[in-house]
Amino acid sequence: MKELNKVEFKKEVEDYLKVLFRKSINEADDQQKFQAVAYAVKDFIVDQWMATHRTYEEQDVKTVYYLSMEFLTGRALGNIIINLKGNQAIKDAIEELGMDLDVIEDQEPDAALGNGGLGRLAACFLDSLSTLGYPAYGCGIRYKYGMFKQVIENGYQLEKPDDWLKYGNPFEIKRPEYAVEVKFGGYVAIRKDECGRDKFVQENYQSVRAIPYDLPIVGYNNNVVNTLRIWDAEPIDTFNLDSFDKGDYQKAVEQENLARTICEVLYPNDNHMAGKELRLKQQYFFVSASIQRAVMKYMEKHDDIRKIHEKVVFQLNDTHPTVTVAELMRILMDEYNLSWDEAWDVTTKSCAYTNHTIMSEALEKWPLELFSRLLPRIYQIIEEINRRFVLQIQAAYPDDNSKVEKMAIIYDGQVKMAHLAIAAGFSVNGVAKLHTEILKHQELKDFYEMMPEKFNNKTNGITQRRFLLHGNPLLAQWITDKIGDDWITNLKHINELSVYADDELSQKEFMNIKYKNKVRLAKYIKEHNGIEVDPRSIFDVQVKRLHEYKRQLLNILHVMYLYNKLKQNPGMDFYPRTFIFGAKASAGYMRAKSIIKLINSVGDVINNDASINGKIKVVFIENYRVSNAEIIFAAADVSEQISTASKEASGTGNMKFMLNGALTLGTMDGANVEIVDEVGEENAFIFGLSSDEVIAYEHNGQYNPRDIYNSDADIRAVLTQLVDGTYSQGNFEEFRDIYNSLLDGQGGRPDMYFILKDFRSYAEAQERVEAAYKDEKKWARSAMLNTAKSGKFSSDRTIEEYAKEIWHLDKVKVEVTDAD
Ligand code: NBX
Repeated sequence: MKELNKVEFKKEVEDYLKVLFRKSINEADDQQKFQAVAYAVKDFIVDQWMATHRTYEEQDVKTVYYLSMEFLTGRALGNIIINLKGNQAIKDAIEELGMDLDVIEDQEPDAALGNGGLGRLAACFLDSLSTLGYPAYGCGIRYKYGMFKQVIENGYQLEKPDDWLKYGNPFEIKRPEYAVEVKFGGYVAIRKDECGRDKFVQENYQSVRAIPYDLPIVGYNNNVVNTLRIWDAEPIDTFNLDSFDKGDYQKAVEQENLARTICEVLYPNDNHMAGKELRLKQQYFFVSASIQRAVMKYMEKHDDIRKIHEKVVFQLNDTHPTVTVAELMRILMDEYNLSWDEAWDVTTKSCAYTNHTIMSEALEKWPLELFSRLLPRIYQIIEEINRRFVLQIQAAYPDDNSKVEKMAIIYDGQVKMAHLAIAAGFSVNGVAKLHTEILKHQELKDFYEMMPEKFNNKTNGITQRRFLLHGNPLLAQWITDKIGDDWITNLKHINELSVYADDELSQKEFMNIKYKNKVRLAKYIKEHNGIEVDPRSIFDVQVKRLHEYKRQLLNILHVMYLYNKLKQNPGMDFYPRTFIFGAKASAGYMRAKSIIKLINSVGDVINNDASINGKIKVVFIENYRVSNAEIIFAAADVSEQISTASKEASGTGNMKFMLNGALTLGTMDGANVEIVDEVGEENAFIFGLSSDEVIAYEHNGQYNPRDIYNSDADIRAVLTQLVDGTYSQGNFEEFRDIYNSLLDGQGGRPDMYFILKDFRSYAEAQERVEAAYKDEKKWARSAMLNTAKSGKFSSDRTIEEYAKEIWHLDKVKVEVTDAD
């Protein structure tokens, strides 16, 4: 590993300021300084980046292509610096130049090319792949606008465009030499090729040029730099004379518009399928470009396309890139002349699918009309895959017609992407044990019964390098002082902290660090929200996307309930609590937006009520994203993971909190189950219906929230306050929809997320939290044990499992030589 040299680095920064901005260090502004520092860092890693790819070529390694519509990488600079172990040298260099690394890091916009868990998981996976030395490409889209910026005005969410490329991205490299063409629309004709064979050709299509931009993914202290390749679209040739000559002006304009729109913006929906034509265009665009390049790259060094699965594996991050299956079939048959059977053999050995949700509204189904019009050749291929798959189903279940109905890829006028991914993939995995069991025995039961060998679990993980080493430097240093730094690359070692759990001095040190992190967050909140919070209060945090199933509503209803109790009984024994929320709602999700308004309105009333002496504070952190998440996790005492059991496939925020010593207050859902397995139920607060109970109620329909409303006066009081103007300055209608959703629901299903059903159990768990926090030593012990028992939840462990059990990859060692 090459050492970062302080003196050289300083000179580079000064040189870049000159070359890029014609400025000296005294003249440059902070953004310019960030750019110069970033270029200097890039300069340093580019040798490793080249050495990595040279090594891959020399060793002819098998490579995973992680195909994902989303990579929520956040800021790159700080992360690259810690992975280079360059913190000290760069910090010193920057200080000597009269700058502050934190200020410089703060200039970088988050790369918010994702919505939430799924996109962040992809980013953690890339970090782990590089750190473990596995050959990998991330393949995605270079959205011009990422996840919108959330602004809260009068308690309402407003969405502002996220112009993250405004100042350019210093880390990216444009690779026009690898551009490919992607075709849409037109029709499929059968033509003779030069050998007289029938060929399927797409004609009268519109096309765009896909241009890749490469971003470096730096492994921890190992010279490995993998690539995240994100694609942008450009017009094939802008208003070329040909088109004018042929009078094809209209088409030239259309193609230009197509290129302009494809990569314009990330769809801001999580766990919801909007069914927009542009979304399908985005999917095919980046998939086609990625697969074409992967095949070309393979053929540069090999001559037998029939063996590509020996060197390449495509992991589909949810169904969003599932057109991969048909695109690969198309390339193999139409461009390399393989027969159907040969192409199918290769395809089904190279594609694997990860499922991230059981929420039915998230399942991707495309109307046939739209699909066949936009992707005529791909549609033909899917029809044939479906025809053969249906025969297979009928052969397996000759007496059961319902199987075809339930499992066909094309049915009811729709293309069902999950069914395609399962039929063609050699692996189908869920993202936590419970989730995989639900897939096997409920959601995908029929598929599991027919193809049990495909199903497997890969419990999610997170990178400790970003979420502890970078996000919580005080705790990271303390851990390293206690047990050494092996935990950075092997989180299992963090268990060695367990021996300190009962040591009073260690407990004090641990909680002192937590306190300092709470002060840091309190400062952030003061600066950004203007709200004063007490770092001695319990920091009770729920940060994640806003979705009804995640039940932010349960949390805020409970705050309303506590406030009522405190008002009724001002002298009651009450440990001060700060309820912290952060969440973006998808722009069109009205109820989610209304819940954000409710949280802010409840905060306004409670935070300004002098009579409760600041015992409850409610804070809604604006624009929750990766960069402020790092500060928030470090400061949390209580981690709210309160989804309706069975609905949260895994969760990964839960793991980030645990790693930073917060105690989970949660349902037995997703990976919470495994967190409790590791840390012990006595070090968490578990409540609520089990997933089996929820599923049973969903089947038998015997839950009526009105019964609870009628019998529980406290709950009734809270619900009444939704519609009596208490939190809406007399406007009875502001929260009427929320009230109705709990008591009347739509389509005869009120309270689909069992909020009232779980309310008492949640309130009781919250009482346990308060009692536990009052016992300082016991809390410190539990908090430390949460950190100590988090070893399983490293994305390094997850990636090892994918690499060994699905991808069959070998690790590579990279040496940087003078040639690089
Ligand atoms: O994927 C999330 C799950 O909800 C989490 O439980 C899980 O931990 C995480 C990683 O496995 N799913 C998710 O974030 N989905 C999306 O963001 C999404 C985005 C677009 C879309 C559907 C889902 N069309």
